[in-house]
Amino acid sequence: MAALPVTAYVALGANLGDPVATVRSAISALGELAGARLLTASSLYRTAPVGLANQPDFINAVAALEVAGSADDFLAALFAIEAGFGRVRSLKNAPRTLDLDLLLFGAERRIDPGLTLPHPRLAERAFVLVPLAEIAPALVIDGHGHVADLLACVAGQRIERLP
Ligand code: PH2
Ligand code: MG
Ligand code: MG
Repeated sequence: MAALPVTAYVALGANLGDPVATVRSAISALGELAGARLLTASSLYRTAPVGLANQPDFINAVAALEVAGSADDFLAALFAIEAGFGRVRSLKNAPRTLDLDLLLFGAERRIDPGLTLPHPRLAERAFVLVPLAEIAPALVIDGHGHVADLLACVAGQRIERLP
């Protein structure tokens, strides 16, 4: 029996090439995935790099999709979109043309080498929480609580919504 569709949240990030154009077209590419339907996407945000400091600012956003298949299949589709935008994997936290991180996949919880849900660093990052709170202000994240309450913990991180 096919699984019921779930709501998945995807974080988009880019800081090489033309990151604004990349994030916009990556949102369109998410909307064209087989078995998925784009529900909503946040504004784009310019954000200070977290981790490796000496690199360009990022453009970040979060999208919500209704997904009919498994988390593993959906993650593979996200990697294929990254590759299509010329993503080359080098150092952890290094600059990238496009990063698509699966934040939440319905209520699924798991800790696997290739995929942990909810995303393990979701609650530490303004570049994820601010756009997530924009599109899902009432969201309660398993193990972390209400998204609006988490924003206070990341208030010191530089983030600016693009017009
Ligand atoms: N992604 C990272 C590491 N640091 N910083 C910002 N501002 N935005 C990102 O998307 C980002 C980051 C690893 O994926
Ligand atoms: Mg990432
Ligand atoms: Mg990633």
